[in-house]
Amino acid sequence: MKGRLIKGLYAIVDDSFPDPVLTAEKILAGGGHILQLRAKKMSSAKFLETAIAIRSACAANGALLIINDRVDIAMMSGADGVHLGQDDLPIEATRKVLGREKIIGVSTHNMGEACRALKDGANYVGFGPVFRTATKGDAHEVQGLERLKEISAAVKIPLVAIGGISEWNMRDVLDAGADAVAVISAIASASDISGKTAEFVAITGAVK
Ligand code: 3NM
Repeated sequence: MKGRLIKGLYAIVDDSFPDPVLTAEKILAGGGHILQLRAKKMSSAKFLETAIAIRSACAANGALLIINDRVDIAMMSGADGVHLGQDDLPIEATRKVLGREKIIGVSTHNMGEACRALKDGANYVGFGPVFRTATKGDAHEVQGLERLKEISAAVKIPLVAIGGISEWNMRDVLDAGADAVAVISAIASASDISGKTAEFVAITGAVK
């Protein structure tokens, strides 16, 4: 099951940063092996076109592509899965259309949401924000490493920590029990995106 591959660096390409396709290519060149495309501002047509381009780059590099929110775009682009927020489509209905082979991940912000995602059949649970983040304007309150540890003890599927994660704090996040670290700005805002990705990959000791 592909969900087990969710480990190490989980790089998110967000359309609030310029040129998502080029950013994705640089992340892949730096050794990124899980990418998520998150597009809150693009038209559906542009989102699909971008997803198809990134999907092809990921396939050429043996990397996974997860699409944020949009089950239709995940299916049309041939992505490996979808990442759902609490207000997005429910897991059971999504599973019916995506099938068992695709990855479904869910954003959670407390123990109740994390346990529900597990029960509903998610392949991995996202949890955050672990630290303060400027990337998500409507982010929940900061959860911190202690809550991350509690979630890690309770949730026996891959746990992806998110929110304010940098090369400076990611070791602590992994030590607290996260299987993967989801990163947006620390990579996208770097002057050398490939080099920064390689730094993260070296710290996570990511396995392909
Ligand atoms: N979701 P950065 S925090 C997209 O807590 C997102 O669910 C979060 O960006 C959550 O790595 C977040 O730049 C933003 O802090 C993460």
